[in-house]
Amino acid sequence: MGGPGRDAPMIRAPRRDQRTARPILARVKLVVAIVNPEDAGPLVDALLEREFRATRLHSSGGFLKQTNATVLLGVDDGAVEEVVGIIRENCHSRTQLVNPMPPILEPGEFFLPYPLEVEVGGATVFVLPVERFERL
Ligand code: 2BA
Repeated sequence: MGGPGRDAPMIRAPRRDQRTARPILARVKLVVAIVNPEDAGPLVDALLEREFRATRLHSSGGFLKQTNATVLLGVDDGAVEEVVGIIRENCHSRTQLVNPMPPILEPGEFFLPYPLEVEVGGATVFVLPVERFERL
């Protein structure tokens, strides 16, 4: 009685930083990728295939005001380049037509509206340091 027997499961305390006494966690980065909604599905599938966890958010661009998708991933420092490679393989740049806002006209002036072509990149990617990452 009293203490755990020989076969009792061991619960290991996480290793701790000697100075701060906080658990040592792997270095993690947050990758934020803003992509075309048509590319988001294949991108998330390709990420899952390589066992990266991802969150897809619906978003829209400030300039074109069109729907895009924002994919968030928490990844180990050493896997960032692999993730960026997967984004590069699955996201393609496109040109989109935009109708410019008509200017305020003086009497006698006229404005001939014609659509402008804007190139939207394959993906806009931010890589941020993460102070703390836990899955509870
Ligand atoms: P949008 O803001 O809708 O921008 C779509 C495309 O329009 C941009 O493509 C760029 O080619 C053009 N554009 C944006 N702002 C412009 C401006 N002030 N003057 C002239 N052309 C402009 P990308 O640069 O590939 O950006 C695609 C989407 O990525 C953006 O959609 C926005 O949602 C996001 N994004 C790009 N840069 C960002 C940044 N620095 N911070 C946050 N989001 C960003």
